Amino acid sequence: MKVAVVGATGLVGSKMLQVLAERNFPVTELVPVASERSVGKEVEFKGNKYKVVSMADGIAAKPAVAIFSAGGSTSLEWAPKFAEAGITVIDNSSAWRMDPTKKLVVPEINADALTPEDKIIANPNCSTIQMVVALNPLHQKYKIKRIIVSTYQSVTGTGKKAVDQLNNERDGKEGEMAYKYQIDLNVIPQIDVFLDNGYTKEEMKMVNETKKIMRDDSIRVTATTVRIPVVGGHSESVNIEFENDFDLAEVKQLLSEAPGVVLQDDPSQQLYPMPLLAHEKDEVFVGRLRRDETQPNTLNMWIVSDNLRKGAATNAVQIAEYLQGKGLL
Ligand code: 2RA
Repeated sequence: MKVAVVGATGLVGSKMLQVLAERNFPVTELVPVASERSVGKEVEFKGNKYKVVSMADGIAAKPAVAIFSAGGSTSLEWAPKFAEAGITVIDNSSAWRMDPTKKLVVPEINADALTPEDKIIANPNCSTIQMVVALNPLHQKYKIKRIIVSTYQSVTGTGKKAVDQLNNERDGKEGEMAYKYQIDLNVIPQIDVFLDNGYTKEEMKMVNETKKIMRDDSIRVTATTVRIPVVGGHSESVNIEFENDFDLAEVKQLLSEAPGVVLQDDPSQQLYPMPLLAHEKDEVFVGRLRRDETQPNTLNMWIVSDNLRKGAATNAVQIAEYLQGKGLL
């Protein structure tokens, strides 16, 4: 199968190539696509070198699927053009996520909604993906009323410039700033821009995308998203109020059996998820499970996942795997 990766030279694009190779997705020919300034550069895939081509040449190559991670404006302009050429687009930007005509997919939860008519499919925000993968099994069993989430997000979510800023600060070197402030030895309680309601775009993505993916507008979500100086993945402290009471042992059993989830929860062994342990893995790691003793039917949980993998590249490739398995590519 001919596969295009649009934004192939970026942090997420490179991870998409890595994951496609690792998961042995049936790529017979890779079409790396990027902006004009990267055309002609080379990327390596499964031991072969491929020259990066332009958007127009990416369409002309007629891949079966194009996995985009090239920013919202590029997706808004080019995803329809790829789709019009009969190419299925899986887009990692926020451009199409809340479009009512587009599916927002986490394969463990709602891949069944995909049909042959879906030619532009949205990949959710990384901080949303890891949360809904962990919460969906509990929602099915106990019905979620309200979620309070605080995130601790890796600089890799911003991109290479932010990773370079962190490394420069640690090495005492000058360099370009991805953030308004120093990130080393600091935390920044702002991810993306502020909106009129005082929340950031990142926080409202978690609020809105959660309802769409879990197909339940009654779920109330409030979020605080924070940037921290780590690279291995995003961490989230989540407080969940359910309609119905739960048994903690049963919650742990449900999570240990949930698709895409690994339970790491043994205080006696100081076992809990950490970015250090989640880095370069595809699962969503859950721990620190305990009842919120201040109100009934409420659970506290800690969720960690590699935001470049399950939070972006792996989820997108899993959507492609689902489509391929259903003969939709
Ligand atoms: C971030 N979730 O972490 C956003 C986009 N990757 O910056």
